[in-house]
Amino acid sequence: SERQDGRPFRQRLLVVANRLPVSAVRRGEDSWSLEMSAGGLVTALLGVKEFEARWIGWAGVNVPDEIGQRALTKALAEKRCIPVFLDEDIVHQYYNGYCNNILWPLFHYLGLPQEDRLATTRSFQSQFAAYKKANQMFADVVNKHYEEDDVVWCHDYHLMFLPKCLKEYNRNMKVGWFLHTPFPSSEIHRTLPSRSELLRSVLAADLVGFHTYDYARHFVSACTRILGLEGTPEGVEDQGRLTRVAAFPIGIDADRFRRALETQDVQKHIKELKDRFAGRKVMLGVDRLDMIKGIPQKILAFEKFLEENRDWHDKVVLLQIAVPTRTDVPEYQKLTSQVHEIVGRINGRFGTLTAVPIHHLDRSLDFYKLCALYAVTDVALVTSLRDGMNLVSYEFVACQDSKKGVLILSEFAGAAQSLGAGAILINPWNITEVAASIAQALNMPAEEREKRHQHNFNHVTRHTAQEWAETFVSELNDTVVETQLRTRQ
Ligand code: ADQ
Repeated sequence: SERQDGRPFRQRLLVVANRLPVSAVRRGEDSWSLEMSAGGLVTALLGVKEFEARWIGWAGVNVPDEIGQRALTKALAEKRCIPVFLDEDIVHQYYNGYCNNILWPLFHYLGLPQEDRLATTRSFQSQFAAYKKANQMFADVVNKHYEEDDVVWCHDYHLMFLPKCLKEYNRNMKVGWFLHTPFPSSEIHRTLPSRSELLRSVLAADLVGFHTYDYARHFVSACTRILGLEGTPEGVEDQGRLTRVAAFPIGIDADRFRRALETQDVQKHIKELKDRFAGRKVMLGVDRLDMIKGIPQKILAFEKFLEENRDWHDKVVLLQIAVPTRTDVPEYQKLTSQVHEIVGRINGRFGTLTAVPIHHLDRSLDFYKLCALYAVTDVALVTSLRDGMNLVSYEFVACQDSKKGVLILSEFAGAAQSLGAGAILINPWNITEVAASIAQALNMPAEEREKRHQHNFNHVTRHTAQEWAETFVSELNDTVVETQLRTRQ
């Protein structure tokens, strides 16, 4: 079909996420420089050709003045991005507070914060108020830009209140919501003081998606047990209205990694790394420095492995690349010093004048260096205590076609559902078991490595990020049509 102006008709997709996929730096009163970040969501949606995506979110900077806001809005428009402006106090209470200090730990089974009870109660209430206010601000921007037939896709735990706000504006809006983290067991979710309000607002969406079937099931049980609603195989029903709930496992753009491996840049880094670690097996961890990634557990398991396998001492190295995040939250600062202390102790204990067993970097690596590292790795270690999916495990597999290295993967990462048959699955809390798995991985015969790798490689190259986005959005369209038919009957 065609538009009136003769251009082919493409349905518009409004992608709403806390952060826009750009980093913005102010250069003057009315000038900004912008850089698009190549995060997973951006590449996923670039591949979805039948939709024209617009991004709505916070640009990650505080812009108190109108001149600055106008200039930034204009600059972002060229990148198809629409900003939501949040002031510092809201960011502190909504983002650092309710999102990252309450929902994030709870959804990863780390419980609710428990400082002084009274202080926590007070800050909880004001943080939840700020959370709702911020979600309403997102809704205002979406509503302002919404046109009939648009599809609205809300992302993640930052925006659980958004579906309800949007439907209050316009009940015919097609609204989907996807959670990138785990959804916890209903027994955990019910400890959250605002448990019901959040569930009800998510249920206002037409389609609710999770990475795994288990998370979807937890969500449905929370709705049945906490709200007393009816769970059906399709989702949750409330007075005849169905909210469809399903699993949509995310993937990566595997071709982007495989193409990168062919570039001279990556080949050069590969050669340097091979020379640097000649004669040693390379083990790799790549994580945001976050409690959920189980970094201390991983390093302690490696220590145990070294203790028990003297003959491996100068034949193996662990490279742990940990990008610092949320550095203004005290818990994250504590984690950084804890990790540094353990690494220091182990290197002191097992290092020699010429080599140390662990190289720990507190920083992010550029895409080409990261690909090179994935490619030279013999054993990748993913020890998340809980993780929605974990894309590092997918990226490692995509870069291993010549090496066929081994993936050690936590059973608490969503990826264990898809890469479980090829990986060695571990419980990261069981340090003895992880140490034994490291030995098993390092000693694994080539034939077995090849078989396991092939299994994972097939999965990673077939179930891509593009396919994920396409499936979600087309299912959202279908769901709305079905619901309309049902309501008419
Ligand atoms: P994250 O918790 O950020 O994502 P993950 O899925 O592993 O976890 O994605 C991390 C991304 O950051 C990867 O693309 C990785 O390459 C990159 N990255 C990590 N450390 C890096 C480093 N040191 N240098 C450079 N790049 C680095 C959340 C959820 C996950 C879920 C995703 C997507 O917590 O469970 O899989 O969203 O839904």
